[in-house]
Amino acid sequence: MEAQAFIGMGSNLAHPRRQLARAARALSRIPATRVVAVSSNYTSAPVGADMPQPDYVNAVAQLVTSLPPRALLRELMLIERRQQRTRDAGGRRNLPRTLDLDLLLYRARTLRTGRLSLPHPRMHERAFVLRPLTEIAPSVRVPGRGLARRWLARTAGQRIAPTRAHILH
Ligand code: PH2
Ligand code: MG
Ligand code: MG
Repeated sequence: MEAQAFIGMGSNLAHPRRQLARAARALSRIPATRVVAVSSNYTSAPVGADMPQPDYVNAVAQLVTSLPPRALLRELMLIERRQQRTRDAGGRRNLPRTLDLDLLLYRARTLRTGRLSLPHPRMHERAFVLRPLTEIAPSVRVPGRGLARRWLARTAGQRIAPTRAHILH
């Protein structure tokens, strides 16, 4: 059966906007999956970083897929790897990255396992997720928390802005 899913995309290394454009194309090639919307890009200050690092570019994609959540997650990790995403051997979080693809929502599923939590456990407090998400899905709900746009209203202190348009020569 087909399911609606939302993917958070983020990059703050190696030409972030290009990384996101490439990732959106890769999402459209996942088996049994269609991309039905991609938000604008937004620039934001890194959240939860304990060292200075470049600003992020973030966006959200809306998919319709026949893959179950775990198979979809595996495809996301393959795309990250193809775009040279590295992970810290010591398990440090929030390091700068070429590409981060997070499964934010899968239908109204809730799930807590080592690898995968649905909804994404921190999405409701992050403007860099909620802004692009509500741009393409104004009435979307976060299971257990309610309307995403109500949470967005509480992130007023987080610096975020649509990226400027650029002409690529
Ligand atoms: N991702 C993180 C941690 N902090 N900050 C911004 N602005 N954008 C992100 O995508 C981001 C972050 C962990 O995945
Ligand atoms: Mg993330
Ligand atoms: Mg991630």
